[in-house]
Parts: sequence; C-alpha cells; structure tokens
Amino acid sequence: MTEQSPALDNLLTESRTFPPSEAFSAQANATADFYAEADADREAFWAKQAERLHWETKWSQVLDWTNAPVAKWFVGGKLNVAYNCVDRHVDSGHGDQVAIHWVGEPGDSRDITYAQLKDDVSRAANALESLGLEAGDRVAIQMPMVPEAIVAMLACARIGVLHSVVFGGFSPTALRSRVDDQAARIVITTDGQYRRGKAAPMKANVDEALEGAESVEKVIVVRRTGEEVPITEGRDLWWHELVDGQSAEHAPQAFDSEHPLFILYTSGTTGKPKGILHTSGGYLTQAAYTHHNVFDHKAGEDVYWCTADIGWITGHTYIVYGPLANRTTQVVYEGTPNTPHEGRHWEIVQQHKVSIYYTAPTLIRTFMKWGNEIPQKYDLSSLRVLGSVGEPINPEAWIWYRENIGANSAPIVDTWWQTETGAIMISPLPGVTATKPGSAQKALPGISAKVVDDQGVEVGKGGGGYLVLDKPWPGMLRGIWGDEQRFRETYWSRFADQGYYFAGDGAKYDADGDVWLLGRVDDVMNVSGHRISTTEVESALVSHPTVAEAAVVGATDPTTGQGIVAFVILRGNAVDGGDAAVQELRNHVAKEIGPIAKPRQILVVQELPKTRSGKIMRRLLRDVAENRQVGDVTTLADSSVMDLISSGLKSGK
Ligand code: 6R9
Repeated sequence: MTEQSPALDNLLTESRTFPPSEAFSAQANATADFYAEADADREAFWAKQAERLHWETKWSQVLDWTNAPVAKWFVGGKLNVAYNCVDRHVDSGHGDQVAIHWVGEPGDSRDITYAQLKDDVSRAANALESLGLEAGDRVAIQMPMVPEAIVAMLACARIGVLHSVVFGGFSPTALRSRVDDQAARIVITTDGQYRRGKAAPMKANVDEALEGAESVEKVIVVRRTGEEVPITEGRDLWWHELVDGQSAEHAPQAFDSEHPLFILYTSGTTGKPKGILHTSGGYLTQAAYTHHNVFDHKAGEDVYWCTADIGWITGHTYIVYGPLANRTTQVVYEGTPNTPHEGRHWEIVQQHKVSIYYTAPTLIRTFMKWGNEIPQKYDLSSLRVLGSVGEPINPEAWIWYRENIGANSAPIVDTWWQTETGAIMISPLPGVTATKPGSAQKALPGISAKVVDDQGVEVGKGGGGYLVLDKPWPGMLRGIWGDEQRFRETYWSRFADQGYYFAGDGAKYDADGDVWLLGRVDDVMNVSGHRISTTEVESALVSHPTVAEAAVVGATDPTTGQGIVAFVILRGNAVDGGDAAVQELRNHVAKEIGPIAKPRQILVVQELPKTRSGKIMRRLLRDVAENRQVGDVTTLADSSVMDLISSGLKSGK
C-alpha cells in the first residue's frame, strides 16, 4: 500500500453495559485495586501470584528478560507441576473431593477424586519411567476426552517429559508431521473414540501415521470403545496392562521453573504447523491466577466446566493445568453437544449443578440456531459465571448467552488469548468490570496490551490497528520447537524497534479505551480504501432476526479492491432464502454499519467450514467467493462441508 492506511473504521455502535451486581462484587475474588497494584510493581504482583503454587525451591529473581524475546520467569525456582495439580490437594486434606466428573458420550460416567487422580497419575508416571523415558523426552498424545488423556498429560509433567497433544480428529498426516517434528519416543492413543453416537477408529489412524516413524519406540493404547485393533508386537502396549499393575507411589521430582512442560502445535497462516513451547513455573502461575480471578473460582464450592477439547490450548490451560492447580471440581464431557439430543449440555449443567461454564462463540451461535426452547427445559440456576473464548463474540450471541443461559445476571467474561500466550490476557473481571457485549475490554492486572498503528505508535480512543503485547508475561511461549528463527520472525519482527509481541489480531479502542478484537489481521477487508473487519459485518448480519450464523470474506474486486461476500445460515423458521430476503439483509448491513459495508453478495448456505476448535476457515470461503478451486480442507472438522457449499451454489440454492 502506498498511501497511509486509514484507521480501522469504528463501525459498530454497541453501547450497552452490564455493571456487576453488588452481591457478586461483594464475594468476588478479584477487586478493582488489582490493576493499580500490578501497575505499581508488576514483578512483585506476579511474585505474589506465584505463591499460589508449591515451590520446592523458591526463585531468586522474578523475571530475566536479558535474553529477549526468550523470557525466564521465577529464575532459580523449582517445582513439580503435577504435584501442584494433584498431590498437594491430597496432602492438604482434600483427597475425597471430586476432581473430575467425567461424562462419556454414550452415557457412562466416572467420578474421580483427587486421591484417585494422584494414584492414577503416579501409576502412569511409573509406567512411563519403566519404558525408559527421561526428563526432556517427548510423548505425543492423540486421544479423545477420556480421563486417561488428562492422566497421561500429568504423568508426563510429573517426570519432566514434554507432552504434545494432537487433536483427536487430526489426520494421520497431521499426526505424523507433529511426531516427526518433535521426535516423539512414545505415542499414547485409544482404540477408538465416540463421535456423534458412533464408535470411530483412532488407533488405526495412529498406525497409518506411524508407518516408518523412526523416533517412536512404543505406542500405548487405552481401551475405550472396545473394538478390535491390530497390535504391532514389540511396539504396542495396552495401557491397562502397562499401568494398572504399577505402584501408586511415585516421588515427584522438582524441576527448574523454566523446564519445558509441553509443545502444542498451532497452524500458522502458511507452511507447516508451529510447535509452541511452554515451560513450567510461569505458565502454571498465570494459568492458576487467571482461572481463579477471571472465573471467580471458589475451590470446593464451584463446579466448573470448560467445553474445549484437550487438543486445544484452552483444554490444556483451562481443563488441565489452571483448574487442577486451583483444586477445582470440574465436568469433563467426552462427546458432541447434540448427542443424543440438543439439550445435552444443559442436562449436564442441571445434573452436576455446574456454576462456571466456559465455551466458544461458535457453539453459542449453534445453540441459538437450535432454539431458545431447548435450554429453557432445564434448571440452569446453578450457573453464576459464563465465559467465551476462541473468536470475537458477536453482541447478539453475547446477549443471547446472557439471557438464555445466564438468567440475565451471570457475568460474561470474553477472554482473549492465544496458544502462544499460554493463558488469558484480555478479559473483564467478574465483579469488577461493567461488561460490554462483544468487547474483551481490558488487559488483566499484570498484563500489558496496546493497539498500535503500522508504525507501532499507540492509537487513541476510537482508533484501530494491531494488537501487541508490549511487556513480557509469565505464560508466554518460550519459542517454536526447533525453529528459533521462525519464532523471532513470526512474533517479534513486525514491531522489532519497539520490542513488541505481534499477536496477528486487528483491534480497536472504543471511546472508553476498551479493546475490541476484530479478528485476525488477514480477516480485515479493504473496501475502497476503508478497512472493514469481517467480524463487524458478521455481527451486523447476525443481529438480523432471520440470521443464525454468518461468515464474511473480502473477495478481490476490480473497482473497490475487495468486495464483501457473506455466507449466512438462516434460522430454522426463516425458510425464505430468496432474492428479497438477501436484498433485505444487504440493506440491513448498510443500515447497521453504513453503505460502505453493504455486502456485494450474500450466499445462503446450510453449514460453514470450521476447524475443530470452531474457527471459521475464511480462506476456503474466499476460494469460493473468488471462484477458485477450494484449497486444503484437511483441518476442517467436517471436510464435506465445502462440497455442500459449492454444490449448493452451483444448483442455485
Ligand atoms: C485461546 C485460543 C488464538 C486466536 C487469537 C484471536 C482468536 C481467541 C478471542 C479471540 C476475539 C476472543 N481469539 N479468543 N478473538 N476475542 N475472546 O483461541 O487460542 O486457538 O491459538 O487462537 O483466536 O484471533 O489470535 P488459539
């Protein structure tokens, strides 16, 4: 671009705010003075947060940033992450507290106490050691949401081995490239997994993936679905045969605060996935601190449920490490939200009296699509805090969530963070913040974020640009596995002069200085020189009563640079997807945002292409919008969706 790029247009006019109730504030973990306390002395603030954990040896220095951008937090400190998540709760007399209410998709269930979890993790740690694993080795885990997946992660952590969880739905090729990249010695999997009421193979995929994989010595198989699986003699071991007979005693060794904890692969905009590396002390500190304050979690009282998959960072930080470090009782659900019926989540909330529920906007919009009458059938009165993560939440979905799930009173925390940040960075604090539908609002106490322009200069109120993190934080990634150059280039080169971490997200400040996330920078369109966020147009579309879900892309346009192309799913009762309806939607967007945002084209579809973590793959929709052959669909949750969209368009539906 030659001319100065115009600031992101502040197009949305959402102005509702929801102050916390006095009753909630009076009991909240967080208080407003946290911000000032952290600003006054960030390192002292984080040192205080680290006291949440048990340290075998205390640190001598809070932060060493001399080797930036590779941080060292709690330098010289030693701890065992698994001890912190499990044993110490038993030691403090809470062994009988349920850690996990596990709910299997077919209807089976298990309640696991902290004492049982300690025994299970100890046996698994002994088993892994019996195979010769040593601190620093890598174990890849591809498993559905069964308790053994969590046990396996904690067993690795206990012996200083890095785990790398690969999402259960990933293809053999995807698993293989991750196994090779980290040279994993062991792979842990299950025979099969339940998906939408059916048992599907898992071990078979692993076998295909590992053909000729030289680093892998053993494959450990948990029996879940009971189906026949081929066993490779000398390589494959049944979990129950290997683990069940082990001693339940295992002495946890303390590791350095900077000892690597895990690698989690995340897709970049191009090229091979990046192995994001996290370490122990700082990561666990931020995980525990954020889980405690952002969800207002009370140990021994709340029942918490994060609906993410452990194959995603949200599952790592907000199912495994944060909650368990905080002695949480939590629900872990194995299956899909509409198996066997669309009220499954609310049935579980009612049954277990879930009080804190953390999910993704894509699921909230799906619930909207299924209809208000479904949650209405259940008693959701136990819910007191609701969370959202993964993408910007449209104000419409936010309000729906509040009204239909949160009884118009539970605070909603819209939490912005990334695989790379390790834990929540920008979010309201329940009991403190007057929340605004659609805005993640403010960096947490101890965290610093800014919205800057092309030159790295902070924009003013009402201005837009790029989100950066201008100060190091405890849970930050320590690198990309085996590729330091890529680490520096991807995150630290864009604003190298200022030393800022570039998050890759567009953002703006509103008139109050609150942060609104506008989607990935590559999701920002440029129409006639105006930058318009796909999110804002999507929000406008979803605010129309006939629209359930919308995805917007910028397609190359000879006159305007990019033209806005929208894909919409209509609500169940809005059957008319004809010309008049489309015209009305175009006018609606023009009315909501301004004529510049009027979509060039609106296509009514039945489904949208989404990744397993629920992100819409706009790249594929752009291919459709620009009449190109549709690109790589291997990371889609359901790869047939693109065929459905393309054929629907050809037949003029
Ligand atoms: C935790 C997680 C990170 C990207 C991030 C941003 C988007 C996540 C968001 C959000 C707006 C939120 N994102 N939470 N955008 N509001 N509350 O999702 O990690 O899978 O690495 O994705 O997701 O674009 O950059 P990850």
